[in-house]
Amino acid sequence: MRYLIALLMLVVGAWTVTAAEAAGSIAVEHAWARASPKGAPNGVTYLTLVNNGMDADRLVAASSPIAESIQFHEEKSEDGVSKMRQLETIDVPPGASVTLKPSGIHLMMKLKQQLQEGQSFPLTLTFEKAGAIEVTVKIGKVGAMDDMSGM
Ligand SMILES: [Cu+2]
Repeated sequence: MRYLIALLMLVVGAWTVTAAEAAGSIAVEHAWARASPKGAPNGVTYLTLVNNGMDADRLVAASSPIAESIQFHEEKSEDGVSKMRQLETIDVPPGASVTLKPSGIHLMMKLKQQLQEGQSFPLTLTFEKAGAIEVTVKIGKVGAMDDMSGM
């Protein structure tokens, strides 16, 4: 019985520590954008959202000095035709990561300026629970398929 209680306390203790560390534990990785052709009104940013916490969180807003507005879009192929629809939020389940990538979810930016290959820009992501996180987005080639090309 004594052993059982000790074990129980150990489990509860470990759980409490994990929960405390988990508060607002959203990480943003591999933020990259495609260079925009001259005069192009829109640009796209891709990144990976990681939720190391125990609670679900969601991306609710994004902003950048280089963009008038930023929307969340999901691209889906229906009968061979690629279609985009707007998402209100991007959900990040606990212990999971969500990768925004070509032909999937992306940040659609109404550009104020051209995105030049090799440069970078700041991006502020606002999460429902984790709050605002600022990241630096690297700009790759026009039509790049991942963050390695053109770097
Ligand atoms: Cu889009």
